[in-house]
Amino acid sequence: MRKNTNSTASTARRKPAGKLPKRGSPQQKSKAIKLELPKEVLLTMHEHMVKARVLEERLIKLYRTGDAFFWIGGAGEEAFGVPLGMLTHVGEGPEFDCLHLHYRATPTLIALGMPMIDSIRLQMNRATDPSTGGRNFCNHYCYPKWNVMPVGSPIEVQYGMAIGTGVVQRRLHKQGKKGITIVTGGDAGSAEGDFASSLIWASRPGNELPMLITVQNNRVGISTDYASQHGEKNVADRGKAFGIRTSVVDGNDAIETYLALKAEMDYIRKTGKPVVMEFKVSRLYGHSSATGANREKGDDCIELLQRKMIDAKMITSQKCQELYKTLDDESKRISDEVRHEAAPTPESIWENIYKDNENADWRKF
Ligand SMILES: Cc1ncc(C[n+]2csc(CCOP(=O)(O)OP(=O)(O)O)c2C)c(N)n1
Repeated sequence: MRKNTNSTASTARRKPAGKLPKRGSPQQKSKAIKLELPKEVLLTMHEHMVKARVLEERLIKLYRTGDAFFWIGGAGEEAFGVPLGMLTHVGEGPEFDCLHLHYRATPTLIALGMPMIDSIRLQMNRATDPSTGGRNFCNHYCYPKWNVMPVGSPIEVQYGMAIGTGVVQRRLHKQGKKGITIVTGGDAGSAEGDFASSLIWASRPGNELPMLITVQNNRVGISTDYASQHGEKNVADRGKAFGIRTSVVDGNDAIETYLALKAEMDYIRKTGKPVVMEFKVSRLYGHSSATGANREKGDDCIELLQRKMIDAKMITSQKCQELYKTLDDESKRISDEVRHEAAPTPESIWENIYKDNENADWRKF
């Protein structure tokens, strides 16, 4: 098992942000703000966030240059997705965390360790794409070695499927194995029955499931306004009717999100009970390429984190720019490389439909 950055996570403390004593000479007026996470955690988190953003922007460029058919992704959700990936107990099999993600999960995958080239191969539909062999939409990841279940195109079905690993992990919890089931999705999709099913199954008295049920609320479903569809103030409030512990978090604040996720994931591991968490996030490039993938209004979680880290003297604005440029150059170089790779062959259509390719070609039954 690879335990991601949990060694550092365990040192996270909830402390009110305060001011450090003045550094340097009395003439030096600068005051560093103390942040609530250790510097090494923040630097790692920041780097993952920038990498995820650079990657999404590269995927959009590839769509625009005609190198890909479609883009949909997680730009604007880095402050949620990266901490989630950093706090995941990573490994294969139900004793580790099981991830049922949706199509805005690039930040989580980056934090789990996905190299940019994997995502670019998927976006450009190359046979080398490890998730789908070049056959699915961009951001529809699948990594059995990290328990990342295949991302589906029908929205919210992951909430229903997640019950399955939740039931298995409930049994394992009794043997002291503390893997949890994590499911992500959007606010509009929470109107679908699968979301209600996951609340019901996760909370049956005496049979509660160790599930982290999350909703990333960007207040719009393609072009439908949240306020026109939801009578409830917060989606997470729906969990209360089932006796599930709930919380609503500013998903643009990476530090708050990290601390909240850590607390709730620890609670689930300890009690075996579910939690519903809602994160208020921004959708910075619209719904997908279908809506233009242009930069839209909204708080930018990376800028917010950078401002805090610069104030705390953990990083400089110049270093932030250099990091972006280095990663962007790398993403361009990788795209140029992938452009020369082969597309999947027609014969490979039957591969990876079922485990070990069993009975995939119905014509041979
Ligand atoms: C079952 C189903 N219905 C409709 C769609 C079309 N569709 C794709 S994304 C989307 C909006 C989802 O909005 P939300 O759940 O809020 O997530 P967001 O895209 O805003 O992150 C819709 C309706 C679909 N893919 N699947």
